[in-house]
Parts: sequence; structure tokens; C-alpha cells
Amino acid sequence: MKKPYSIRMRASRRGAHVSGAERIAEVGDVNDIVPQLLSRAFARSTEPDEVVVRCEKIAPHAMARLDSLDVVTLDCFDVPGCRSAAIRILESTGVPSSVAAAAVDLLASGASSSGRVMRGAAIMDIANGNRLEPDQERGVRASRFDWSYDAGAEAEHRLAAAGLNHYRTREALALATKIAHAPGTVAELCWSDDPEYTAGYVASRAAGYVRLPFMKRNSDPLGGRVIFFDAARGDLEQCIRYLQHAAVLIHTACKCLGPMSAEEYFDVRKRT
Ligand code: WAQ
Ligand code: MG
Repeated sequence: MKKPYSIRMRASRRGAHVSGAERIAEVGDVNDIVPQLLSRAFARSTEPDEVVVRCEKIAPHAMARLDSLDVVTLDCFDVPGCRSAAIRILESTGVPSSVAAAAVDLLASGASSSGRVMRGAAIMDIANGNRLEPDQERGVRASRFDWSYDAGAEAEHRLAAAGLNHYRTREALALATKIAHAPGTVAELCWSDDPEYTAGYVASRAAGYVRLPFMKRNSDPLGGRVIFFDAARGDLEQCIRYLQHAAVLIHTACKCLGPMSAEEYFDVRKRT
């Protein structure tokens, strides 16, 4: 990209988060993307009373290029099974199981300090489960990331071949790839706040993007993200600055594996 722009959308109702989106595009394409993001803001069952779209020029030389995490789908079809698989995978990345379980409970019960959905992610200390993000109502919102045009098209193709056609998967994979590379980050846990979208994932550089189809029941409006942080591996302020400000382009597409059981997944990981 010669003249890249960051394009961000956030929609809210009475101050509460409704939806958001992040893109990076060539200056000539900004005009096409803004209306796409606006229609996204109004596509939810909750009508926003405020929508903000922000476009900012990015210095092309300041853009980092990352390889996408690979995707593994687990063949687990009930909420308790998916949540306990998530805890086991988090444990395998170095998150103590008690901290992983606390994160699942946090997202299941509404992660913001008022029990609603947060606009950004919670950051959890793996040493003790303490929350580290400065604003526990809002969370930390990762921004300024996207697929390169070529890798995005290829990722879309490969995900579709694996039966993953939803734009949410592609966008979440780009976000998870950025988060996995943040200083001090051990892993991430996520599921959607969209009542109709039950899938979630655990991601890390070592674990890949492990997709879990039923992290919540249908019509449950709660969801969110927890980033697991290890102070021994990075500085918190640097981590937050990277998440919010570093421009990142994902320039290679993902491999897609599965569906497979958690046991098969751990076997595959042992062998590679
Ligand atoms: N940075 C930090 N946190 C975010 C961001 C961001 N850019 N965007 C969303 N969140 C947090 C926020 O708390 C939301 O409430 C929560 O994540 C969920 O956001 O492979 O669609 O946009 O198909 O609902 C999982 C994909 C979908 C599973 C995730 O998230 C799959 C999704 P949503
Ligand atoms: Mg969103």
C-alpha cells in the first residue's frame, strides 16, 4: 500500500458499546469502505444512537507485516464442552487453569464493571487473575490492523473452503494475529457479543487460532475478549500502546485444519 489509511467505526447506544470495526485501506478505497462500515453499524438488532467513523493516514514505513495464525476448528458442539476445551488450551499456553476459568466466568457474566459488554478487551494478569486494563468499563481496543488485499482474498478463499464463510471469522483472525504478537501476551480468549453468533476461539502464537463453535447459547447477548498478560515477558504500557496504535498488515493467509477433537488437536501440536 502506498498511501494507507486506518478506518475505524464504533457504534453505541446510551453510551454502551453496540459494534465496531477496523480496516486499513489504500486512500482511493476509503470512499467505498466507509459506507460498508456504516451499514454494519445499523445491521445489529440494537439501533445505535451514535456512530463514529474515523479515517487517519498511516505512514507506510511504520506498518508491520505479520503472518496469519493458522486456524483449527474443534468438533465440539455444546457450551460446557467448548468452554472446558478453551480452558485446557489456555492451560497449554501457560495460563493457570484457575485464571482461565475466571476469564470464562468473566465473559459469561458481562465483562464491563457494570456487567455489560465492553467495547475493548480485558487484560488479565496470569500470575493472579487481576485485571490490568486502565478502564474496566471500556477495555483496551486493538486498532489499526487488517489483511493485505492479496492475503485477505486468499484467507477468505481458504476459510470458505473450510466452511467458514462469515466475515467475523476473517476479521477475528486478523485481530487475534495482532494480539498474539503484542509484548507480554500469552494468549487470548474471545467469543462474540452478537446474540446470534455463538462461536469463539482461543488464540496464541503457539496454539494458533483454535475455533470453538459453541462458546455460548444462541440469543445470549454477552461476549468479549480477555488478553492474558505475563509481566515477565513484556511491559504493560508497551503492550497497550502496540494494541491501540501499531499499524499491522497481515500479509500471508492462514492454513485451515479440522474439524477435529481436542485430543487430535493436542496430538497435531505435539508433532509440529
Ligand atoms: N479490540 C479489543 N477488543 C475488541 C475489539 C478490538 N478491536 N473488537 C471487539 N472487541 C471485544 C469487545 O469486548 C466485544 O464486545 C467483543 O470483543 C466481541 O466482539 O472464528 O465477532 O465483534 O467465527 O462481537 C469470534 C469469531 C467472533 C469466531 C468475535 O467479536 C469465528 C466477534 P465481536
Ligand atoms: Mg465487533
